[in-house]
Amino acid sequence: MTLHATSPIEGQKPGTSGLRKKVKVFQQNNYLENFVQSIFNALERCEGERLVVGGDGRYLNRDAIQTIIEMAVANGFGELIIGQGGILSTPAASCVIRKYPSCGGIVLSASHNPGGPDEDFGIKFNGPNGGPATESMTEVIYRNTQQITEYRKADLEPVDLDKIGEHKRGATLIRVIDSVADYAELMQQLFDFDAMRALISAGNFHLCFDAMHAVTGPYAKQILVGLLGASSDSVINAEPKEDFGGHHPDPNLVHAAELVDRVNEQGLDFGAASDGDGDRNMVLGNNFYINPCDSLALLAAQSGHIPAYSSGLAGVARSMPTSRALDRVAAKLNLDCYETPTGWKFFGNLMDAERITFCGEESFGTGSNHVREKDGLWAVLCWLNVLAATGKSAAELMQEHWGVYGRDYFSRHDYEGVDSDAAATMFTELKQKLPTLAGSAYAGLSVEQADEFSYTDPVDGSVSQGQGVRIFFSTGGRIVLRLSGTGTSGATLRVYYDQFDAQQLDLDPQVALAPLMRAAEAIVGIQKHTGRAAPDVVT
Ligand code: G16
Repeated sequence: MTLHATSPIEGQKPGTSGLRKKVKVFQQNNYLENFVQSIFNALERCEGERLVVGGDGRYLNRDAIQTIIEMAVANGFGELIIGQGGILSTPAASCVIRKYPSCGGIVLSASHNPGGPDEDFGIKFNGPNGGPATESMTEVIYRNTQQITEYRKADLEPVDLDKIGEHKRGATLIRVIDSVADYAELMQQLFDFDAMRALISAGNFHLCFDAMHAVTGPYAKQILVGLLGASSDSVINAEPKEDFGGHHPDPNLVHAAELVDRVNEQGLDFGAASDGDGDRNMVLGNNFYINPCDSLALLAAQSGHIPAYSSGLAGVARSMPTSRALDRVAAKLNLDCYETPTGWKFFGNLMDAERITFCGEESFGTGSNHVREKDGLWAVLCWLNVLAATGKSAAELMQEHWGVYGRDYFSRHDYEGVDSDAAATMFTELKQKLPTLAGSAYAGLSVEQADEFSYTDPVDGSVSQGQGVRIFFSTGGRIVLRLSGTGTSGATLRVYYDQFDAQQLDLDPQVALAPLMRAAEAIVGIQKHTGRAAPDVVT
């Protein structure tokens, strides 16, 4: 019996990156099955198709994969490719989907959110280009979840996910593959491994990569230690754990404190961390934090040192809240620079149409057209390749960059677990005010323009409205406000500040941005609405 009756379950609307909920929510009867069948029903066909499946190894990953296998077999898929141990980092999944032409892939992850029985789980569908499902696709999936009446699931012997090999279940071939090999091969096609190996083995360059007990451990060990010769203790927290060792696998100064301390105390030359599913990155020089917006701009400016990009970039893109440092590089290099809504899915069309090569987001995401996801380890290799080619330190490179382009001070303030109604009221009031803001001064800063960001995809003409409020000031400063689409409880308010300065290049960003923060309070009344005197997380 493969056909099972079911009924719609509320709240299965994918957010910025798939469906993310508490594990307990996913464990409800039929919850996973309804969503997976809704994905399959959104595909043109399943019969005979190839599907890639993997995840970041968090709690529920293995059980969910066995369920997906049973459903994929019952839905008639021809072949399933699954990472060994159920492990595929998000960029590796994208790489595998592109290498072995597939109708797409299912990636199980809640990214940088914590894992464990009481924490978060997630599921997202990536299309045949290897990128996150487009908005139109996620809308169809969501509609399907609201109308579902049955799902298909076979009763099968569990597949041994730990051994590389092939299995047959019904008419479906199931291939358990090495989680790292295809990705490592792709990296070797992009970068100058000889130069990076020479830098690392010369003995006077020391690095540390923090895998945060998450998915990148095996990838970093094979590439940084195995292929580039870094010492084995230079990759820390390298074993993927179901609960990420009880930590948030979120590569920022707060959650990757162990890395920051190690880099600074041991005087290391370079430090980096990645997140739960391996698509985010944070990079550090010695006692020197590199903001993701600056990292993106610098890598675009220095991309000529990297073999895969040495003949030039087609164009670049950033999400709207990301600082405009990238735009300055694009202007100088005469490149098109696109501004998209938050969410990696918006870069896919631009890459497929060969309009952009590099793109990134303030949320610790950097990537290129080598896959259709942001890629943490790729960003680390970009930096190592540039460091090897220039012989300069990360801090020197960044300071020289600011000397040429000026500095876009940037900071994001997050208010987590805010009451959803209070957040909605705040935005309703703010949106009503928007038309009246231009020409007025708040906390001494005069507003030049204020609007709500809307994006028209230049490739397919699709329109995405309501993508965040922007307030521009005559000083060149900008405030952006939006609600996160990745949280799992209450509302998370994100307030982004950026201010260009061509003269003063070494201020503390919180100091440089303080006037904008006062203006935000005067315009929006963040304290009044959220009841919070200060943000929970500052990046
Ligand atoms: C996801 C998306 C990113 C987005 C980030 C934050 O990243 O892939 O494009 O910038 O969420 O989104 P929000 O501000 O809506 O929470 P990840 O690494 O969590 O998959």
